[in-house]
Amino acid sequence: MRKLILTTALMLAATPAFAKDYTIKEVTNENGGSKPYYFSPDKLTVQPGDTVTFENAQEDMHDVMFVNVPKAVDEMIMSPMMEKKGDKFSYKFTIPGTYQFHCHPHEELGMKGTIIVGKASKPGETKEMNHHEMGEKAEGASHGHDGTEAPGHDSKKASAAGQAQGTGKVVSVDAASSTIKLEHDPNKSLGWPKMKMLFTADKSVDLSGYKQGDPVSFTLKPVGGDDYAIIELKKSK
Ligand SMILES: [Cu+2]
Repeated sequence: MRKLILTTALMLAATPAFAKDYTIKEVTNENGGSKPYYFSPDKLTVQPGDTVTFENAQEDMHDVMFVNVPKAVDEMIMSPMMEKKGDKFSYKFTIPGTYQFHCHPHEELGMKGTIIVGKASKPGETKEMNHHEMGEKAEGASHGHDGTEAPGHDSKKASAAGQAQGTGKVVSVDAASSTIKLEHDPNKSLGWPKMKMLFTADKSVDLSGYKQGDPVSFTLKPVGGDDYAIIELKKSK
């Protein structure tokens, strides 16, 4: 996960001097109690252009998923699973409004928080962004899609292992940290709408030949929670 730290360093280097950087720690309370897992702070107000870095405070598994965001946000804001102390995920906020997030493994245990960028959103100015729920909805829809198909015939070869195929366009690539941001097309098997998303690529995937705007097809493998890694990547025509 040193890769993530490098990504963070590169992002910070590109931040204009007037923008501020904030850190929210992902904390596991060793003493348990009524608050076993939490974000610190769990409420934060920043200004458009500021960057917030989520940092794992100890060796434990946390991630960050933004589940309710201003309507103008057109990308899924979601970190890879963090496992090591010091693992980081950074996001630069540009669109004003209220952002709610949680840690997927610990959502039920109350690990959630709110970031206000500039000014809080009014009711009706935000939308839900939840991979997990979108996946369930899409699954339900595909079952009733074509009654004439024999069971199992519509599932792709790879889906038995939870893998999924998709297509999209490269937004940015960081070969040194094995991450690639894609604007992926709507994906039925995952229930994802078209959106921009940052993926970690498997070590076997060579990202060096890719640049912004390249159309690609890819295969994803689940790596815990709602997080996926790219295990195959190809340029498409
Ligand atoms: Cu957590």
